[in-house]
Amino acid sequence: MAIELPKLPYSYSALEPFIDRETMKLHHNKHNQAYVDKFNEAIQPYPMLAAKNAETLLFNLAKIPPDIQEAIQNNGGGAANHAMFWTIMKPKGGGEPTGVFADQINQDFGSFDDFKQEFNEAGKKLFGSGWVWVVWSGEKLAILPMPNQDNPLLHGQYPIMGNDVWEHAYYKQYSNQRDKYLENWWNVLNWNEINKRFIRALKFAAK
Ligand code: MN3
Repeated sequence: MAIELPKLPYSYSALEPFIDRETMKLHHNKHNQAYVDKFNEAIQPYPMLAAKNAETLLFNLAKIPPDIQEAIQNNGGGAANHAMFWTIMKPKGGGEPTGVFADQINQDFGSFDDFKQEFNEAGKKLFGSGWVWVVWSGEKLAILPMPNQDNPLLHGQYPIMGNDVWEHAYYKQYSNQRDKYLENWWNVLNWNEINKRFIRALKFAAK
C-alpha cells in the first residue's frame, strides 16, 4: 500500500498573509508530492514494507534493507515531516500556546517568549536546509535543529512540532529573510493539534 499526498486541511490561501498561496501550493503539491512519490518508489521492490508507514520505517531505519535506508531517511522523512507540518498550522491560529503544552513551556523555558526566541534562533543558525524540532527528552522539552529531512524518530524521539526552514518553505515570499518567516510562522500555529502531539510524545517516551 503506497502512501498518498495528505489532503491539506485548509485552502492554499488560508494562511495568508503569513504564508502565501503560491508558496503553499508549490510546497504541498510539488515538494511534498515528490517526497511521497520517491518514498513509494523506494519501497516498491520490498512488498514486506508495503504495510508500514513512513514514521514506522524512520523509527526502525537500521532494520530495513540497507540499499533503501538513505532514500527512506530523506523521502520518508520528507513525507512524514510535511504530513505533520500541515496539521500543526491553521488559519486564524497562533497566539499564546494552550493546555498542558503551555504549562510545560513555562516550566522548561521560563516563558513562551523565551521558548520562541530560542526556537527562532535555532532556525536562523541552521546551516543550509533542515527543520527545527521540539521533542520530549524524557524529562523536559528540547529544541532540536536537524539537517535535511531528518525526523526526530531517527533518534527515537516523537516530533511534537517543527518548522521547515528549507528555502522552498519561504523563499518565494520572503526571499532571503528567513528570520522574518520564522517570526511570522507563529501566527499560524494550531496549538490544539500541538497539544495532542505533546500527549503522544509523552506516551511514546513511556513505552
Ligand atoms: Mn518543505
